[in-house]
Amino acid sequence: YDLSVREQDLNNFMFSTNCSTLPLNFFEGRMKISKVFVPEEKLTKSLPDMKDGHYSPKNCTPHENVAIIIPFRDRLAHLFILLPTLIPMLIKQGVQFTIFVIEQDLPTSFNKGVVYNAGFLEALKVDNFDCFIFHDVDMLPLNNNNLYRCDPKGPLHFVAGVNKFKYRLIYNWLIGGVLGLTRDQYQRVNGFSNLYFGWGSEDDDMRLRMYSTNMTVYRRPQSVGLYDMIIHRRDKRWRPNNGRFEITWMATNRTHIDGINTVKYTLTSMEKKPLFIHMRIAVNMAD
Ligand code: UDH
Ligand code: NGS
Repeated sequence: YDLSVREQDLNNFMFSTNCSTLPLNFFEGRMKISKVFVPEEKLTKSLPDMKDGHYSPKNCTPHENVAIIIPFRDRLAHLFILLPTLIPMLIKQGVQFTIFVIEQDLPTSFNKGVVYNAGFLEALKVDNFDCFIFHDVDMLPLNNNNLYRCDPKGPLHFVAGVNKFKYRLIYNWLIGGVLGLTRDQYQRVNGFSNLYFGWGSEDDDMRLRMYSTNMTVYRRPQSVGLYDMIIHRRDKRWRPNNGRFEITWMATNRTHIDGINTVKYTLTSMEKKPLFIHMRIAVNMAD
């Protein structure tokens, strides 16, 4: 790598007006991550620049305002393994971001699509975000060149390989795990389907929405989009949804009649913590 270029990049990054001038090979790459649970209080103390889940770079002007949307239920252990890796990486990358942890209340079975749609709509009441990154709580980024920004050209899948699939993906159409869309892109596909209660297919349905609205999906290169998924057992209320294939069958016909324009939920609480905004939602749709 040409050092003079690197120096120029560094100058641009630190002192220019734009934080987004970095190439995809700017940082060292593979991070040493600890995968250790860090208690909230300790983590909060170590990240004094975070307030109300928000961070703004100091030395450059960010060109995007990014909302990180984390779907959540009963995964506290994962959240405080993810945040100690994710937040320092985002700060280093010069991203302006706010983290939203969206928790679905009991008793309905977990519905990731509704949680994402609610997260999108509620985040827009907090600030004028232009990029949304939908992020599983158990996906740990391994390479800090995986810049957390949206691509105006099309939806961006940040994941190119996961430990559990030997650092590959099981199929090329997969877009689950960590996915970024601009506000416009998310509106164009009408968000996620609200119909998938339980595990599976809400991501495949989203892929079909992108296809039917003529969007090209981008993916980080294999060497950069690397993740370790925290190994865990299946949640009791997150059983595979046996009816999912029938729903996906008609996915492209439903794009405009099932999504952010039809989602039904109630925001039951919101707490602004230093490291993230914690929202709880009740899903008001048939399970
Ligand atoms: N999630 C929760 N709580 C739940 C269910 C889902 O927080 O009860 C969120 C969380 O952000 C999680 C994401 O939804 O990362 C996806 O859920 P998942 O990680 O359980 O799904 P995945 O497909 O793994 O990644 C399923 C478990 C497979 C266990 C197989 C054992 N052989
Ligand atoms: C597919 C699911 C997707 C899921 C993917 C990876 O089989 O929703 O596995 O899941 N599609 C269907 O069930 C049709 S993973 O192994 O990472 O938990 O995202």
